[in-house]
Amino acid sequence: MEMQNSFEAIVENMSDGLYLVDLSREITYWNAAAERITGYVKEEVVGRFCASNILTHVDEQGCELCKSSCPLAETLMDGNFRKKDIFLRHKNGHRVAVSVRITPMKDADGNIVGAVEIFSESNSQLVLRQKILELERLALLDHLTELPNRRHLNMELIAQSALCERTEGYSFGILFFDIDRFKRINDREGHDIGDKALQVFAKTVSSSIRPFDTIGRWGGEEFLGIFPNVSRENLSVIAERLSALVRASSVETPHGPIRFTVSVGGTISTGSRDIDALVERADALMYKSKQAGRNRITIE
Ligand code: GH3
Ligand code: MG
Ligand code: MG
Repeated sequence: MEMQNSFEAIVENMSDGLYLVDLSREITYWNAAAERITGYVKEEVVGRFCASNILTHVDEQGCELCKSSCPLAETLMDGNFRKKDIFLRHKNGHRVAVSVRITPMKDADGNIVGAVEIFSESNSQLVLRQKILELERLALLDHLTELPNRRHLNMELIAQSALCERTEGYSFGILFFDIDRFKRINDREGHDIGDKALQVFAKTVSSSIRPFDTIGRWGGEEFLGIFPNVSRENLSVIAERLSALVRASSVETPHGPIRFTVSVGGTISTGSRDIDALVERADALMYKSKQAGRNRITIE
């Protein structure tokens, strides 16, 4: 029983699709990867016959294998292992290139009782999917700090503004952070330590926000935080907490740790479509913090 459970866990976690058929080619098992690759969930498939127009495998010429030479049917007949590159039909209609391996299942007396079909997406598709994930990461992430970049922040601002327009009483807050006297860190300690300070800031703030908050790099030593569904008071508390955490962080240098502070400006949006104006407002409030002596928070 233990063994059975762990096999099932393995099968469910495989990246390859796997299904079982009995002698009549009725599908008796369908794993999670099979759902992902084909678009069909278990409930739609288990109990149906694989020849009944679900996947309708075709070869490179587009010939339907069900009608001519179904490798599954052949294996059920002769008990031989088979391997074939074919195209299955995704639930949405498109064709997916897969490499299929079929193994007969036999009982203790050696009688064929069914077959297992394992199918993997062809390499080119896997590589493509990886590439897309990587491109997405590169397009929306700042390399140095690994925080969301400005493009990502703008997307989030648009999403939040849209939510404001649709939802009565909904608002979100933004905080604009600028590291104080950052040029001095670069000049005294070198550019690499400056870079490290940006990473320290990023790690400190990103580990102390809620999962649905976003803090990203706006540019240089400027960062923008977006906080859904907060009041002015909530926003002040968040700004105080993050500023205090930054003050309490340090950057290692060859001659010991150094500390730095931030100036912050914050404002609440209740749904203006003008995102640029919103960020400019927070930037202007941050500048007030600078003028008042830095290491402080100004909230509208
Ligand atoms: P203030 O308190 O008025 O903000 O002073 P500041 O020195 O922080 O302001 P300023 O805008 O003059 O300097 C920002 C500096 O940040 C200038 C720029 O060379 C540096 N900088 C921008 N991006 C990076 C980066 O990726 N790495 C490093 N090390 N420095 C950067
Ligand atoms: Mg600046
Ligand atoms: Mg600065």
